[in-house]
Amino acid sequence: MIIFKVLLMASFCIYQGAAECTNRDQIQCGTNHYCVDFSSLCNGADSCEDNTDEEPTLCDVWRKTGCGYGGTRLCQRGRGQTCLSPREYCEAPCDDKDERLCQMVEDGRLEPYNEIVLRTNVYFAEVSGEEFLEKVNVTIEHPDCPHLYTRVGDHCLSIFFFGLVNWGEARAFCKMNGGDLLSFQDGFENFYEITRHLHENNITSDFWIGGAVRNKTWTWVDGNPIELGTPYWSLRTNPACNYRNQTISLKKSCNRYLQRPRKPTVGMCTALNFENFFYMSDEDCLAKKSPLCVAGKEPSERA
Ligand SMILES: [Ca+2]
Repeated sequence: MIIFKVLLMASFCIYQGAAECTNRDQIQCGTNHYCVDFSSLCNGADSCEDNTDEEPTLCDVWRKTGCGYGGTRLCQRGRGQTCLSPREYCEAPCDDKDERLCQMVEDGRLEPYNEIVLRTNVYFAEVSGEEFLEKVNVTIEHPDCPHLYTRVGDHCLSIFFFGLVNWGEARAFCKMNGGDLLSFQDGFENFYEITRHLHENNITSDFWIGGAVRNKTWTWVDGNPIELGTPYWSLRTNPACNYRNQTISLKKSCNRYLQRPRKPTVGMCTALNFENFFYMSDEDCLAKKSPLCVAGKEPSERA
């Protein structure tokens, strides 16, 4: 019975070794599924049974970056020094961090140091390409809408988040695609629906919309006046005071937050900026932002 228990425990241990290393203080061996402690790397003993934890090119670097005990790495930041576990070291903003070593730690498997090839910008570009494709459907593609437009509520919008142009160029782009820059003239529900769409799809660009100052008046591209104040316009800080005084007083009130647009006028074109939670702000018309267009016609009804 005792022998059976020993055998059971031995097979359990082997099974444990066959799993991926979930312990943050361990790493998988180079040619088998054993997990070894970082502290057993380059200690002179073949802990992996394939000698990958004692591989000379890896051990040269491991010893150089080591902190002296427990497999910790020396993290230098400015004048300060700290000993961190390998994973902490790789996640921390250390100066002169060994990127190849950290790539091996992140991948979770031992590798000869001179065979570690750093993931290049080609890799990161391909990853961002995949993320980009996921966003296309919610920004510039929908079966109910013309080419380059997606459906948000009752509108076809082109949320061209990857373009960077000035306000005039943005409007020309929208017109080229059969629309115009977006305006909010059919109730604030439409405004909320669009800003919610941007938030829910993790869009972080800043967008030009179709408002500008003409003849000293904030005007939509079709000539109608823009409604000022809540709920469309974002807030700005008032440097003249640092609290909101809600006391009714005949004295001049001092509000820390004021609504845009600024008076006197500074920026003369309207934008929905990410940092303003996509509330409207008055911006320099020559700044580079993405076009937010609305198609000239309503979405087609799907059969
Ligand atoms: Ca070892």
